[in-house]
Amino acid sequence: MALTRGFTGRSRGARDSRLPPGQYDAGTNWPVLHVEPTPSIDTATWSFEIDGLVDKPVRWSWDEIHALPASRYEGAIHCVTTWSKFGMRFDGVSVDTLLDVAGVGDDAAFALARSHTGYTTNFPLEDLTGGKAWVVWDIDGAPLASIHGGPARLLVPHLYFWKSAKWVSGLTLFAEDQRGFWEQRGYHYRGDPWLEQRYQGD
Ligand SMILES: Nc1nc2c(c(=O)[nH]1)N[C@H]1C(S)=C(S)[C@@H](COP(=O)(O)O)O[C@H]1N2
Ligand SMILES: [Mo]
Repeated sequence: MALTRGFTGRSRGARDSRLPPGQYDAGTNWPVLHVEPTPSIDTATWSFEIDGLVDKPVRWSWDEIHALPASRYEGAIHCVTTWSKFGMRFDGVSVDTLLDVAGVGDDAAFALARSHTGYTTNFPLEDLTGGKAWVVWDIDGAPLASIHGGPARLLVPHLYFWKSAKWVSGLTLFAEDQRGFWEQRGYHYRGDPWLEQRYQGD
């Protein structure tokens, strides 16, 4: 009987195969979630820096980062609070491009992203390379609103959205994993939605 019930459950209503387990489609709604007050950041003083285990630390101004080759992400985002959104179109620069300029050090295996507000989140370096991560400033061709992390946020859409640090200010490369804000509070170190890595131990 349990088998029959399980089979019926899976076949009911053709679940959207783009939705990771435990997620629902938020449709046109884009929830706003952050722990700190929304900062107001002037692009005239904005900067993004890569340091730590790199060949040379690099800091880009707003104009300098815009002069790099542009890169687009079109697809889904997945928040650990169970909403997902499809058809997002973000423009910015690939993290690969930024890391190429700084030069990844031989011992670098992890990264900690930080925001102008102090928010942090950690990554194995391979989750930020290979065309999987961006620093983005436009959504659907318009500047990213400050409530969504404008002027620029990190975008790592193959991981839960808490990894996509709003108001991103830099990345530090390390030999060992460093826990960020939510990872210190019980969230998973990696956060792959397809593996449902929501909390430590998942
Ligand atoms: N600086 C900062 N970035 C952050 C957060 C935050 O609290 N502070 N929250 C994260 C979480 S939990 C989510 S779900 C997304 C929400 O982004 P959105 O408000 O644009 O939907 O931002 C992520 N980036
Ligand atoms: Mo989230």
